[in-house]
Amino acid sequence: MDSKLIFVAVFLGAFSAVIADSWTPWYDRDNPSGTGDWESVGSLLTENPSTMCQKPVAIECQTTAGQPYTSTDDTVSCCPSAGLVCKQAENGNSCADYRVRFLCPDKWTQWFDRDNPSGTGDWENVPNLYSENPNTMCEKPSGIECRTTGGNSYRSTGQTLTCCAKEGLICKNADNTGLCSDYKVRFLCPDL
Ligand SMILES: [Ca+2]
Ligand SMILES: [Ca+2]
Repeated sequence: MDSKLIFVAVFLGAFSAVIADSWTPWYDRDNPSGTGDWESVGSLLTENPSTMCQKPVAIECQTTAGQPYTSTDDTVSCCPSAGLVCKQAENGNSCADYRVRFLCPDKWTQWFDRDNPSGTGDWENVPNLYSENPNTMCEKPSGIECRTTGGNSYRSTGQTLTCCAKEGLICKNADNTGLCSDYKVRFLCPDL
C-alpha cells in the first residue's frame, strides 16, 4: 500500500469511528393475543415517528422479562428490516411477549449559526436550536462539532467556552477578555 492509500485508509477509519449509531428505546407495542406478537418496523415507525428510524442497521430482541428471545422455544423472526414477529399459528398459540430495540444510523446536521457574540455571548445552545429548527435539529444529539464561523477549530481561539453534545456551544463574554468569537456548530442526530 502506498502512502496515499494508507492516508485514505486511516482517514476513513477515523471518520467511521466518529459516526456512532444510536439505540432506540425498547418497544413493546403488541401482546401475543390475537394472531401473535407483532413488533414490526412499519407499525413502530407510524407509532414512534420521533424515535424510530426507517432503516435500522441492527435489532435486539428480548422477552419483556429481559431474556434473549432465543431463551424461549418459540419460532420467532428477529430482523432489522422487518422487526420481530411471533405467529401464534406457528407456535401452538403460546407465543411469549417480546420487546425490541433498533440501532439507527446517525448523521450530521447542517451547520447552525443562530447567534452573534454581541449581548452576553455566542449562544449556539441545543434547546434554542431545537425549538428554532424542529425539522433539522434533534433534541438529544449524540455528538457535536464546534468551529468559528470562519471554519477554524474552536480551540484556535483559546477562549473559555462550552462545546458539548448535551448543551451545545456556549461562549460567555463575561468569561473572556473582550467579546467571544462568532462560532457555528453541527450535531450528530439519529437519521429519523
Ligand atoms: Ca410484545
Ligand atoms: Ca454564532
